[in-house]
Amino acid sequence: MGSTKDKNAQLASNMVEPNQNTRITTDFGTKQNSTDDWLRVNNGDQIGPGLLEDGFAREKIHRFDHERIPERAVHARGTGAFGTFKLLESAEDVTHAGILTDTSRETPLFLRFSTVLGSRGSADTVRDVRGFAVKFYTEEGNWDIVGNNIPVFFIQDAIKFPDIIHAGKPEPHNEVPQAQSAHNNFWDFIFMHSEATHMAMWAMSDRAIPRSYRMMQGFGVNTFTLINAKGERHFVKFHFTPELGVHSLVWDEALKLAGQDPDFHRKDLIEAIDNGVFPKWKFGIQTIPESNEHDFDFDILDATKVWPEDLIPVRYIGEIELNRNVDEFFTQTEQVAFCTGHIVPGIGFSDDPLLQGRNFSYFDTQLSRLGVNWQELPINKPVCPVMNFNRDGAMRHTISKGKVNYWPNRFEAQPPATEEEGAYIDYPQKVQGIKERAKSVKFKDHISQAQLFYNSLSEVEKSHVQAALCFELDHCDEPVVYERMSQRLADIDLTLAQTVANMVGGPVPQQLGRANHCRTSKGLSQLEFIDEKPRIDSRRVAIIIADGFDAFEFNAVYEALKILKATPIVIGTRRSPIFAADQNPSTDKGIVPDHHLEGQRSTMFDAIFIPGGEESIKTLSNNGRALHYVREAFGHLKAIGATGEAVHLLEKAIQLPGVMLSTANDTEAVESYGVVTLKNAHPESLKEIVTVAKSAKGFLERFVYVMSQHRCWQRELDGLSTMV
Ligand code: HDD
Repeated sequence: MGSTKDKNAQLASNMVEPNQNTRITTDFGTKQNSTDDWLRVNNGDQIGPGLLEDGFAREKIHRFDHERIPERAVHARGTGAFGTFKLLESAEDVTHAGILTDTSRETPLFLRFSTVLGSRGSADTVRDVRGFAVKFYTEEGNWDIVGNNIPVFFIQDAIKFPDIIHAGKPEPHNEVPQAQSAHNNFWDFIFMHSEATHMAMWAMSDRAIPRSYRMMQGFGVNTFTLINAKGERHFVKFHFTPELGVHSLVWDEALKLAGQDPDFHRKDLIEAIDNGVFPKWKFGIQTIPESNEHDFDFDILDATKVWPEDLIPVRYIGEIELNRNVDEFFTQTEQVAFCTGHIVPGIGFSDDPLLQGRNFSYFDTQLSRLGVNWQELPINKPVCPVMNFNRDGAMRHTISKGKVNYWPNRFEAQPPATEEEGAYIDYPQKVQGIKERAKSVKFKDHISQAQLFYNSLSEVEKSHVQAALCFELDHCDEPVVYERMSQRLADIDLTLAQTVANMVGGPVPQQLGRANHCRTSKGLSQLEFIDEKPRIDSRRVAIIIADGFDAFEFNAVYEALKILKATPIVIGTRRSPIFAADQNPSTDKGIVPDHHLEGQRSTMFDAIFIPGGEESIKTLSNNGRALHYVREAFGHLKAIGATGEAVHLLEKAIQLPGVMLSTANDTEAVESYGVVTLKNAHPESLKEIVTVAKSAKGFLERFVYVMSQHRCWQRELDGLSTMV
């Protein structure tokens, strides 16, 4: 047992699917002939009282009354998918875990993404840390990596978890705000706990507003251990790096999407998998031999610290792919239950004080969320045999036959396994010390890595952190909160502290709280992850048309985007057929747009393209929503393409002297600030070999390359993005 096929078969054995041949029954199997009318005593035309006797009706209502289970205490809002893990290189030098040494295996998995603070019905695009929880159904049992998209955590010791979560969740007196860290309690907590400074900087960076779950890194965060066949132990951190690069929304877009499409990330994942553009991540490990534990100026068991990649490079040994959407949200995504304590032979814990507490908390929370037999639910069930003397409890499914329910027993039935049989063997770690409520001295440096992170960001990213802090602290109305927090920022960077203090009305610090070590590190700025291999797979491109559009230009771009696996979506002035300039509405079918301009806004796309056509552009130029579409996409730094008469639309919408657009005679594309135009779009000029090429000059190649860069940061650096 253990392949994806086996897990799918196991899941399928629990599935039912309504079809024309199935009939409605009660929960106990009796076919029903009406579920629309409660059994009642009528008198001719006079309706009479309902009868308690109607067990069918009572069952239906009872079941409805009990549909809800408690939502997760944190990470309540999420979405998941099935996939596979493939090992590309054996890590047998550091572990004997089958999943990390056997390259012939394909291990099935389930991955659930989430936000942390919001409730189940909150919006996807809020500023928050994202959960990245993976359940590997290995041949030796389930292995869960319950990680985040940020590699560090707010607190060092699990005992502080209720405090940070209480402080971040809506305030107790009025239950405001929902799914936001922008409030007094959260920032009061951050100030009171300087250990949270490092993660707070990550949470204020673009990492906390991802473009897509498919474009975020995943980190195990805690320090685990690996044990090899020789019995040697290494400390380890787990990494997942997305093939599509690490990309974010811009803040204004994230805010708007929260209202315009609260399910944006959910739908994005479903759409990509449905379209066969399966998201992939490289799986990597950072390892440190046990003997080198104390070689660093930070404690490697402190979850508020990264292991800088210049010091400890990530070794990529495998890859995960998500390739199947769930069949049912509740029984799979909602009922999936992760535990950091679930590890398999060859993998162990460390004394990381956050991890130690997590190992208690997750099992415990599943008991109240799902009940004692939660591990028997299909989504949580291992693919290998489960045999033990744990018994009974509410909703037990397994029927354990035989006379014995204890070990040892007179039949010698079901003894524990030996090491040779694959038993989990605890690492014989020597432990010695004083029993006390304290941590080692290296846990006391709370600022160096916050500086390391901030120093490593690009100018654009730094300005986003500043803006995020200005936004968040503006939502704090108690001066003690924003004043003290503005001061704390001076421990990291003076310009940052001064900008924020000035904006939010705190006292403007005149000097650094402590000297800047001026160090930077690899792997912290997300711009590093942009250009590995330029591509536009699954990028959503709005193609905007009105009656009279140019069919040739439309088709050329539409087809090119399809070839490059992007997702072109036609946006019309209405959703009923739109006719090209050379089409006749009474005889031709026209094009049925996917949406109209009001239905899907520019925020939902990575780029926009407008084909020419005299009539079409005349209509769009007089349409406020169309002009806003272009302006908003420009302000959100997105690639914009226009051919033929559509260049006039851009002239009207953007009107910025710095942005050059092509002129009437241009037969070659012009690119300026990520706006790609071609005025004279005759057939020859759009007959290009479509590749994502940096140096290419043709319209299509320029347009898709700009798109592959995700956003045109230069627009923002030159102050153009706020001017439209
Ligand atoms: Fe946690 C859920 C990630 C610290 C207690 N956590 C939860 C989920 C993720 C994380 C991704 C959602 C899992 C899912 O999709 O079902 N948590 C983290 C990370 C942490 C972390 C990366 C720091 C390294 N968590 C942490 C601590 C505690 C908890 C220190 C308690 C001492 N976390 C929980 C929980 C949750 C949870 C209350 C709520 C629902 C659940 O477990 O299954 O037990």
